[in-house]
Amino acid sequence: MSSLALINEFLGQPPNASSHGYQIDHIIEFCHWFMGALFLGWSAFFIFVLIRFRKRRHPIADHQGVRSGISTHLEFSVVLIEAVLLLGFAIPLWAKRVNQFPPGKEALLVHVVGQQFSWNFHLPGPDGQFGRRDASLVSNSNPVGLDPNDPAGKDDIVTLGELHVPVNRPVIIELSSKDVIHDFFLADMRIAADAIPGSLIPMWFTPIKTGTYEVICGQLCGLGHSGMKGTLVVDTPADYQAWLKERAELAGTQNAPPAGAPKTENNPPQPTASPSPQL
Ligand SMILES: [Cu+2]
Repeated sequence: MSSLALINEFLGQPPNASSHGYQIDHIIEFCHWFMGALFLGWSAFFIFVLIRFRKRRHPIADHQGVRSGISTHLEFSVVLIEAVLLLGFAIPLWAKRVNQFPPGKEALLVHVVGQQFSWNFHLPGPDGQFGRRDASLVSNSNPVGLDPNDPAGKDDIVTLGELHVPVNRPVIIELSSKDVIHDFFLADMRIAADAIPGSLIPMWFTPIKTGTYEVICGQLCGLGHSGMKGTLVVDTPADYQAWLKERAELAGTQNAPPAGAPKTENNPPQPTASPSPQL
């Protein structure tokens, strides 16, 4: 990016890969430079005061104190800049992110369900309709609780840990959790939101660069929290269609097992000791 990206890079932030991310980067960048300037300014002032008002030079306290208005003006300027940052940039950007969702037809809608300690992704499949979900149907072989009797769910795609999306198309995510509070964090896309059991939290972004990006959990959610990672693959439209086709074929074979097929290898029984997850 520009020379402005110095501090972000220094702090280890990965390069932005979303359409809105540069705005967030500019705010973070400016705040760091501003705080750096304040830190240097106040430190210099502190050292100046220590020397200027040392005891040897001022054996008797001056009860009247500072006579110039400089410090008041400086303080006021700092408050003004902070107010402009908050009211002029941060709040409008946040409002845009939470109020101005792209039209549903244009966007790709994905359900993301967090659980200790992985991410499940649920796409509507070729028919564009999500199948009904029910928390009571959740099992190891049915991680998002899809209703097998709902025809809309027959072609749905459910993946564990890996989500593919096409580049340059808005993605709307509806986020939930089966067990505790997690946080779906895409650092490269500059978005994060908490996954809360019983709630559907919407979030959106538009990826602008193809590539493979890391999904992490941003809330300490248990012993395996640090391993709660996933992968977001941003494909070209052709690659995305190929992936969809492959997953749809796989879903077709998985959703319609031959009658009487043994259910031992692929469908291990739920451990009875662990609490049953709820959406
Ligand atoms: Cu988590």
